Amino acid sequence: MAQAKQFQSRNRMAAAVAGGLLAFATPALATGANAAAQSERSAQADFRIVTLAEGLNHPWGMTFLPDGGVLITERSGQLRLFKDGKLAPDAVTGVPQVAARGQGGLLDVALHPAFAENGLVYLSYAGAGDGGASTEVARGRLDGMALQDVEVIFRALPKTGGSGHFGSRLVFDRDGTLFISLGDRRQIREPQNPANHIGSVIRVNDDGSVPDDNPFVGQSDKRPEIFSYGHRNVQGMALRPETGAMWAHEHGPRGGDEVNVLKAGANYGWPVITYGIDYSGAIISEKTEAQGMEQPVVYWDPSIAPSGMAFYDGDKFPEWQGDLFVGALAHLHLRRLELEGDRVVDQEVLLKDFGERIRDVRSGPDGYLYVLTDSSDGQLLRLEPL
Ligand SMILES: [Ca+2]
Repeated sequence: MAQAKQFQSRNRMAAAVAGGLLAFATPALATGANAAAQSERSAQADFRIVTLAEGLNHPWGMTFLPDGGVLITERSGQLRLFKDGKLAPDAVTGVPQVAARGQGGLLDVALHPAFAENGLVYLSYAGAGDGGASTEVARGRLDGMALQDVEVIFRALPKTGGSGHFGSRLVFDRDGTLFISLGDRRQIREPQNPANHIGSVIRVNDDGSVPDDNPFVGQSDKRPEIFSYGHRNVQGMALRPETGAMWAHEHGPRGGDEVNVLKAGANYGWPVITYGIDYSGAIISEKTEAQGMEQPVVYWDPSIAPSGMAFYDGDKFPEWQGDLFVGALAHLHLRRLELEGDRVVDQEVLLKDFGERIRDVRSGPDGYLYVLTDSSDGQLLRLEPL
């Protein structure tokens, strides 16, 4: 069942750069002195990789139940339960019908902050409707292996054709509001238009209603559900425990993947400013910065195709306390970012030898780090200290 594989986490960023593999940049910041100071606090750790489950069909998101179980989404539309050391053979019933095409399908899963009392599970997925598909969020009460009383609480508008760039991650803020990250649906001019949801991060109450303090409430030319806009395709989002701020990363064009700290009402620039170019080689914009548009915390050139994001807050890896972990679909690795304030001062490439696309990463309540690999034989992995 659980098969342990030993890997040393020695793939230091400097070595990767020397090999011409990957580079990263912190815009307009000198980090050398800070990097030296930071190494006192945060460091490499040796670990082993335990494969807990395999045979998952493009697993996309996961969340931990209070009883020790793990709910895992499969992009093709199944919600799976890993419990007592094994994957339940049958999927959880009651999941809404999803448009499982291209990047679309069943995406993220999250628990209501009061799940222990109300049993509510939230799912994001590509939902079909007039005009095509868009990201939707539904919630239902988990009762054994069934979701009951399922209702859709959010539908991104408009629905459009194509099957790319749906986002999406679901993260509850400390005030009980739900953040929903979206993508631009390859409608490249729309993220600058907050009259629709395309290319934005959404903030709603737990029932889908609009919080009174959302930034665009009362502005008739902007959607009141929007928290921030100008995003391209946000497949990683996490609350930073130290500060309470919401962080997100997004797939950029070629050479423009970035990490951002989300601020209410802020414009993250896509496609007016970007550090990347189109995958065809065409220039999208000459500009990397502009008045009124936020700069990323860090960007990656070449792109790593980030998916999944977690701040490590467990007790099993004291060296990693407070570090940011990002999964990478390109270059097949897990990335650890050391932070000082809101700046990235060092990075480490992990799991490089494992050779799998990383779709999601989470800091488990038991202190271990959990990872989902993206393939038709996807795995649930657990990183444990040696
Ligand atoms: Ca940006």
